[in-house]
Amino acid sequence: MSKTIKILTIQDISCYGQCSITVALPIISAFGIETAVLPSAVLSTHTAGFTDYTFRDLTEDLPDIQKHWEKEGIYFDAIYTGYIGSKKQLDYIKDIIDSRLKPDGMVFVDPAMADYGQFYYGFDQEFADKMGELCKKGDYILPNTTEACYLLHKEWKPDFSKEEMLEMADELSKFTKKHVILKGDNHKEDKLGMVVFDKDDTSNTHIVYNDKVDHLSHGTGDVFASAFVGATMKGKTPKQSAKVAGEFTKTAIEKTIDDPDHKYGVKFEQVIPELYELLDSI
Ligand code: PXL
Repeated sequence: MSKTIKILTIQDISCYGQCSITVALPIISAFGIETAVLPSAVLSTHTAGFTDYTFRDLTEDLPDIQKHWEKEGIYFDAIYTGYIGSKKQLDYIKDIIDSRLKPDGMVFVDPAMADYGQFYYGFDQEFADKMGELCKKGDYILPNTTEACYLLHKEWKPDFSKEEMLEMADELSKFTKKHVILKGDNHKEDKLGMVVFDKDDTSNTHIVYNDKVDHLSHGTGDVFASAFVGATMKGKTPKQSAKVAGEFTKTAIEKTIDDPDHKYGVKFEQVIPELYELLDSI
């Protein structure tokens, strides 16, 4: 009998739009990992590029769900958080981590709240500062440069130099227990990079590059984080996981790029059959 790895992901259900739980559940499951979900909110669509979407905040369901899991003795090998529906939820989630994570369990925090220099609708600096507190429970944090700038109270720009990216990853180390994966190194014309930073061993810092695909896509952060979590839980190093997740995301964008009706997400489902080959190749 092979060992079961059990993950909890906490983020919203956007019923339509290929992000958050509808991305994390299939991708992490495809790694052979049992994936439980705790929805932070239910929306009819995500908030980027759609208008008049519904939003059901599930903040006050979280403590009852936690209590039930405590009664049932349910624990997780890892907890991965993404888009969170309210500031109060950030406190509840810290409690859930303390209560439901196995002693040697891992925490992945994707501070999904901003991109391209702007907060997603409904988020502000106060939320970002509270998100910073949740990040401090993370063994891995996975911000893009916009989220990093809000966490650090820094001015964002579309292209940071390699040195600035490395410096920013170092500054972000106060928001993680161990690893920073800083996405969005844009300074090379044909490559997209990310800094993989280990705060206990700064000589173990890497910039991992993937081919750049010139296309503005939604939901790619969630596709990347889900593949990163899956690869890490299957034993890959942070550098290897960043490469797997970067290639997986890049291929999903390539499968989407020629479809003008598909701007709201990426066709990651079509890459799932290639996942094991990709995992073995890295
Ligand atoms: O992919 C990030 C994300 C997740 N969930 C919701 C969003 C977004 C980005 O806009 O709106 C509801």
